[in-house]
Amino acid sequence: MSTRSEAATPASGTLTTANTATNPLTYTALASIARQSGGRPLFHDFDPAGANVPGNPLVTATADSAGVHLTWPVPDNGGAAVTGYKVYRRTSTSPRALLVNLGPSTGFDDITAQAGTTYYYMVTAVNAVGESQPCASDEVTPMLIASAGDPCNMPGVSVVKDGADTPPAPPSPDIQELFIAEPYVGDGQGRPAFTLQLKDLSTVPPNSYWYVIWDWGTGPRQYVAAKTDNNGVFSFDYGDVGPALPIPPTSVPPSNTNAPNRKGAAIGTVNKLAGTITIVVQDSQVGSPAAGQTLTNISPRTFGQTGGTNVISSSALDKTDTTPAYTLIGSNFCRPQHPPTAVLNASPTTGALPLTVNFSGAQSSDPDAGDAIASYTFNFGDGSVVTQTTPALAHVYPVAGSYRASLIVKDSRGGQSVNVAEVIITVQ
Ligand SMILES: [Ca+2]
Ligand SMILES: [Ca+2]
Repeated sequence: MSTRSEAATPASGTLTTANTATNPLTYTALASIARQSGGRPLFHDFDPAGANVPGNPLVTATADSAGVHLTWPVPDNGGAAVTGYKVYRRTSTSPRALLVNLGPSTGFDDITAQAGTTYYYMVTAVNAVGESQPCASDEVTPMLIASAGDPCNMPGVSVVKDGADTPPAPPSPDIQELFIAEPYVGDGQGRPAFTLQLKDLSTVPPNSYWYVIWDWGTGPRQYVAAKTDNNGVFSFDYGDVGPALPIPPTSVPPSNTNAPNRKGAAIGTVNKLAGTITIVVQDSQVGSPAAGQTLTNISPRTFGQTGGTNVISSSALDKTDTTPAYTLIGSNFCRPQHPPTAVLNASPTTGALPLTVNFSGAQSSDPDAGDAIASYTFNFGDGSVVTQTTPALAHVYPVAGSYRASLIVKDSRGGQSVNVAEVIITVQ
């Protein structure tokens, strides 16, 4: 055996060994366990001839509206430091292809992944010897997770993150991320709030435009925009972009192709310190999208002076690589949520066995406008529990005794009653 000096990950643990001197049944001692991540193994006889290619990383993949997010721990390096990783992607119909060559980072966001498409990812590691062997069993499919962010509170849900720009956009039009929030206002109007995170707004150029454009049904595309005048003073608009998509094939494009048609002033705020522009529009101003309906092909774009007359993406100073969709939750979703109150009535409450008792939770209520009682969970106190959407049912007690029957109700948003609603049933 030879002396080893490779780096390893130490860990403390407890190893059981018999302490027979004091108590033959006590087995405690401290030990240290080392996990080797590369290099020559413990026994000289099993040494490879030299360094080898690394092992494949164990990849974890999740997907949300911002794309697919891959992470992995550093694999066995084969005896030479891992210098980079290669990310491969395929679909059920397209063959595996190299997506990106990475340095020694242990994560990658694929913002080019399209919603609704199932992707298969594989990551290989590279060291001085070469690339780890691709293996089909190391392929992963992203697990869909909820979008990051709370739609009820600003800035809301992260709709899209921009990747690195080529060439880099100047800081103030350099889009980093778009959020949408739908905070509750209380007047029955939906007011989606679009927040653009820019790279740096500390210096704002005059005559510039920050747009968010989206497809809406079969009509023209809708937009909200911030713009600066000759003096760099901000104002905010909403409107549409003609004509409706798709544009019919014609040798002469319609004269209003990609032309913004301003319809009115939106409410906006600019936080130069945070680098954010927030534009709030009433849903009735942008085609009246309702809860459950989807804004599609959402496209943040920034422009210099040309943004006043043409918002074609190819002339934008910056735009996002993907243009995802967002399904509105509606203004009522974020209204205040108070728990419902459960009320339990029973008749009769006393009688000879077998006793049939009629239970009702019909007097239960919820204080929030728009909330209804969505489910009733009856616990009869004899070990049986029934959950149903209607408020009344009958239950038979075949055994004599005293039973504490109770009711818990849930409202239509999942809020659960917290009050005690009980009836004592006595069976003789
Ligand atoms: Ca950007
Ligand atoms: Ca409620």
